[in-house]
Amino acid sequence: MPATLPRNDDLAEQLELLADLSEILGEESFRVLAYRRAAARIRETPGPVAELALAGKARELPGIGRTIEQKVVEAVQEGEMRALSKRRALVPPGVVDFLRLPGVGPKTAARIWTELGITTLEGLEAAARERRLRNLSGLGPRSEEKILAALAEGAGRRAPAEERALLGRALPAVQRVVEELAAHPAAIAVSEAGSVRRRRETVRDLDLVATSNEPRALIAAFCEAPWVAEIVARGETKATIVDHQGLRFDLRVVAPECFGNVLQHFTGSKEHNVALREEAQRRGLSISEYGVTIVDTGEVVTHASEEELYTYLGYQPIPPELRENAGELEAARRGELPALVELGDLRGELHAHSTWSADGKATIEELARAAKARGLSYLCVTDHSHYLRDGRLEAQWEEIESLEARLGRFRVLRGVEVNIRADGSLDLGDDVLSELDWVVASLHSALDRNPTERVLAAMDNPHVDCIGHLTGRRLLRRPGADIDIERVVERAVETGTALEINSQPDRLDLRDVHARLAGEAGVRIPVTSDAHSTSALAYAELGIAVARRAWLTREQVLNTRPWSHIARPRRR
Ligand code: DGT
Ligand code: CA
Ligand code: CA
Ligand code: ZN
Repeated sequence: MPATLPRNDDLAEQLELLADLSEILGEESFRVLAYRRAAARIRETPGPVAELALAGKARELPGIGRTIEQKVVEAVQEGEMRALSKRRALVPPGVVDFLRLPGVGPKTAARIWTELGITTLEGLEAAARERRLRNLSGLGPRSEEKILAALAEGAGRRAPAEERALLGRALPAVQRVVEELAAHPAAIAVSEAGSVRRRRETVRDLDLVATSNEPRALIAAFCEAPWVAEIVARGETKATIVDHQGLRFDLRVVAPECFGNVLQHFTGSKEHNVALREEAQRRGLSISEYGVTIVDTGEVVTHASEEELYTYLGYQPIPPELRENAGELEAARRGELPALVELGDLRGELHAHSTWSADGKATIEELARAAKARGLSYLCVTDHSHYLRDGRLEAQWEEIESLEARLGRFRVLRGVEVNIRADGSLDLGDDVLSELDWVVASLHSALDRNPTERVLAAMDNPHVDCIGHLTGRRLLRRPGADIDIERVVERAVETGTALEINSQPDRLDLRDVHARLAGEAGVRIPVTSDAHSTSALAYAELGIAVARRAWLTREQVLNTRPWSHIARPRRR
């Protein structure tokens, strides 16, 4: 048996590859689904799944049965799952790379391989250039163009040089570690730092700063924790580890007197810190992570908190989310920083999917009760228009009506998420839209075809209240539509259409800079979860993080208001 157990992300990758290969080989879809579900579960599990599997306990995790557990044991004992080795021998390695190209699913990948005999990205590129792909059913000249464009951007190739993790994955992980370290007897104060503390949408590694009078004991607790897969570096006062999910953590332990200085330094951003230091230099001060040196006298002043440090330097304390050198230092100098919106300010949810949408996991009642438990007072159900044809919308309204009596002081609103078609029209008629409390219109396909014009057309429809996930991007996967944000913001103001911040971890769309622009122009901006399950309502924390990075106050975030304030001025 190998000395080190495979990490959770290694196991998940094996299962995902197994799923891809099985699909290319045309195997039953329920198995493929089971592999993918297990891979997702293993990625999210904090403890080492390999160890659980060896003890026969991995099957206690939801989504993991005896068969998957057996595969994990094989991965531990033989380095690779047998089912994977077997299928790898059947499919040329390059064929799997085809799946990462736009418009290429497993069936198409299989046909490119078996019918055209192409097994590498280079071969695929040549075939697209020579217009040979269009001979396959399901592929046309447009597909060839798209594939060539994607290949030119490096799509399909593995292992991006710099891997980043979604904030939605990093934030719960770092919060758990902060809590665990803070509970250790050797810890005085523990804080997250770096890009995760600034709530950037993706992060490279996770930074932590702690104070202690016994740094060795705290470093030992950190490095020897059960969720640590690998110790990259271990010193007296700092250490770097990788956890079982493949996330990298950097911990620095310092003396309590200079906690403010160190935390400020390692929170960054680098650009913010450079600007802060330059400004201080002009006033005879030199800033480092150890303190502020008064250059004339050589005296070093330390600060136990960031608030003291910023105040000493003549600024209002600056929230971490604003520290990107984007005007925050000037505003803080003048005492004009905005009072940023907080998660607790939200009063309602304006974008959520129930079991009426095929991919929804919770009933309307379950969503409503969960929203109420989160302290909200209204929930707007916005299932996909596609599933609400042929009288189903009316049936949903009946369900909503019967619910209201049972829920007590909580409103459930009739909404919908309509699709903006390739020609800019909506896939529900005005007669239906006019009956609804709230209409979200979103781009879901053909993102490269006149996206700006289509969004503008949707906003011109008086029944559309909000544009959903403006660019349609999927973080770490696809860049999204190239939207002319200035024109969209201008039209949103003219028509009174809201632009949401969608809080799905891989969307965060509007992104921070777009949301800031929209906020400055006076656009009404709801922060929505786009939940497809009760637990996903919690994603609002991520959307609020984006809103804060966009400098937004409570007044600028639409769903901090009660529904009565939103409903009335809605119609123009
Ligand atoms: P990331 O990890 O790429 O998502 O972004 P950050 O901001 O967390 O960057 P990271 O982990 O390299 O460093 C954390 C903070 O520490 C960074 O925002 C500023 C500070 N810092 C790190 N290394 C240096 C350095 O060499 N010089 C300066 N001035 N600051 C540094
Ligand atoms: Ca970092
Ligand atoms: Ca770091
Ligand atoms: Zn949605």
